[in-house]
Parts: sequence; C-alpha cells; structure tokens
Amino acid sequence: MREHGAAKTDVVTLGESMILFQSADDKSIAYAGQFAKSVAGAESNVAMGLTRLGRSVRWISRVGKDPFGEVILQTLRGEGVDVACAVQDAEAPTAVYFKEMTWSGDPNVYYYRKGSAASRLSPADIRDEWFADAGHFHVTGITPALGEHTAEAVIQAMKLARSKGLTVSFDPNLRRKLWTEETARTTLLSMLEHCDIFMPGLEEAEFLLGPGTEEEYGRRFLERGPSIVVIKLGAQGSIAFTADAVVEAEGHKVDQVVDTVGAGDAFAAGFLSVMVDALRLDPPQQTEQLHTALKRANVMGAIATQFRGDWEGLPKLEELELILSGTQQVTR
Ligand code: KDG
Repeated sequence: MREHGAAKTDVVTLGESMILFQSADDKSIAYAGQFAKSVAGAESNVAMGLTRLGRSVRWISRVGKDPFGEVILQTLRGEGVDVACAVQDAEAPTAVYFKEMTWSGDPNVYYYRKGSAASRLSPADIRDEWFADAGHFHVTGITPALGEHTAEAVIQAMKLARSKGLTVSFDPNLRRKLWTEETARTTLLSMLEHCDIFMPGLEEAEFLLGPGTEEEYGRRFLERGPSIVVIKLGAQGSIAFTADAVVEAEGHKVDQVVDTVGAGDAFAAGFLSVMVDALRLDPPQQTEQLHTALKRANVMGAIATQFRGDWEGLPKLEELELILSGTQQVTR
C-alpha cells in the first residue's frame, strides 16, 4: 500500500473550459436562428462528473475577466467544484466554441480559443497549493495543444503532483484541429512517463502507435510508464491492462446515441471515482477494483451519449448505482 494521508480533495484537474453554443433547434450553424449557451471543457466535465459521484474536486484554469468567465466559475461552483485556484485574466478572453449536430456520427466542432486566457498558461503559473491536501491529478491532451507554453506547463504540473505524492491520470483526448499530427504524437507520447493511469480510445492508440491489437497497445503503453492502461472501445466497453492482469467490461447498451461529445470525460469520471482510492492499494486489490471501475465508467460514458450537453445529464451516485444494479428508478 502506498503511503499518503487522507486527502481533503480527491481529484485536482487542470484545463480550459469554454462557453459552448449549440443551435437551439439542431439546425446547421449557418441556418440556426437561436443558440443555447452552456459550459464545456474536457477537464471540467470530468470534475462535474466526479462531484456528482460524491468526490471532492478542485478545478484549475485561467478564464477571462468577462461574463463568460463568470458563468464558467459559477457553473462549476454550483456543481460543488472548488475553483479557488482558477485565475481570471483581465488581458485575454474566455474561449467559446460551437457544436453542430451532423446527420451521422460525431458533431462538428468550431473553436474560437486562440489567444484565450487558458492558452496563456505557462510553467510560471504552477503553484504548490494546487496540490495541497489532494490525492489525485487528472489531465488531458487538450491543454498541451492550446498555447506556446501549455505543454511544458502541464508536464511540469504532472511532475510536481507526483513529487507531492499524488497519483496522476492522463486522457490523450486527441483534438486534431488544435495542432499538427506530428507535434500531437510526440507531445502526447512524452507525457506517458509522468502518469499512473493512461486512458486512450482505440483510435487514439492507433494514432499514437500505428496499427496493432488491443493487447499490443496495452503492453507498449505500459512499457512507457503508467501502471494501468485503459483502452476505451466505445459501444463494446473497455479493457484495462496492468503488469499482471487484463480486465474487461462489456459496454452498456443504449438504443440511440444523441451526442457523443463528453462521453470520454464521463467515462474518466466513472473510472476515477473508483480508482482514486484503489490506486493506493496493493496490486492484487487494485486489480479487484478494476472491474468495478470499468463497469461504472462504461455506464457513465453511455449515459453521456443520451443528451446534448457534455455533462448536464450525468447521474448522481445513487442513480448510477440503480442503473448498475438493473433497478428501475421510481420517478412518479
Ligand atoms: O471532451 C469534450 C470536450 O471536447 C469538449 O467539452 C470541448 O474541451 C473541449 C475541447 O477542447 O474539445
């Protein structure tokens, strides 16, 4: 068992949140007359998914000193996330993005985030207090793509978190619109040695390592540093690899997918809600927890595909437990 005092904050996460606009009636952006406004961002989605599952979370970022920045902070606060370490920048705006539903597959996404407050994150911003009294740090591969110094900053934060006894998870969250393939591949691979849990989707694994089987990806990512590699297989579920175990869980069936964006973050929230404690156990006990974590993660990911926003429809812990036990919820 790894030594670490009881943490007041279960998970710390760092990344950009944006104001999201979606056509109110699902028309294409060019023809939409009205847009619905909400908050989105991979790391804040994970943060809010986790607080709904009863975990304490600190979210760190930079937003503009503008109404959109206020909305983001208020939304996160309203969901019980600690935003005390987030900085409001008077010189740069909060980013926005537009999501457009397509007749098939993933939605189109249009970002307006160049020069945003979060893109100006640099190693000089990193503070010891981010990790005070905390157990785990979660990052994604979006933040390193945002600005000149953001990759350096995220890697430094991962190192600092570990030096303070936190465990670290990393979701590559490949966003091809944000950087070149070459830079994305090199940077994302270089981050692997600084994490304990790595959680790519199957396509991301292929992007990073080229063609291969799930087992080959599991083994090759483990060789680069993490002690757990979780590969997300979409509707098929997920599979986790450790040095001495392979654990699989079937996907949670849904009749129809409404919006895939946010499913990976919901998956991460479900998985981490179990593993942040389990990571402190000895390997055999950790492996026992992996199946529970994957099952939770699969259901969370499936639920996130059932509504249009990234996180608003995510369940509370009691609701998730009812779904996992196959019990019908009494609603009236
Ligand atoms: O994972 C969902 C995110 O992609 C979405 O909320 C927006 O953070 C975002 C991004 O950078 O794409």
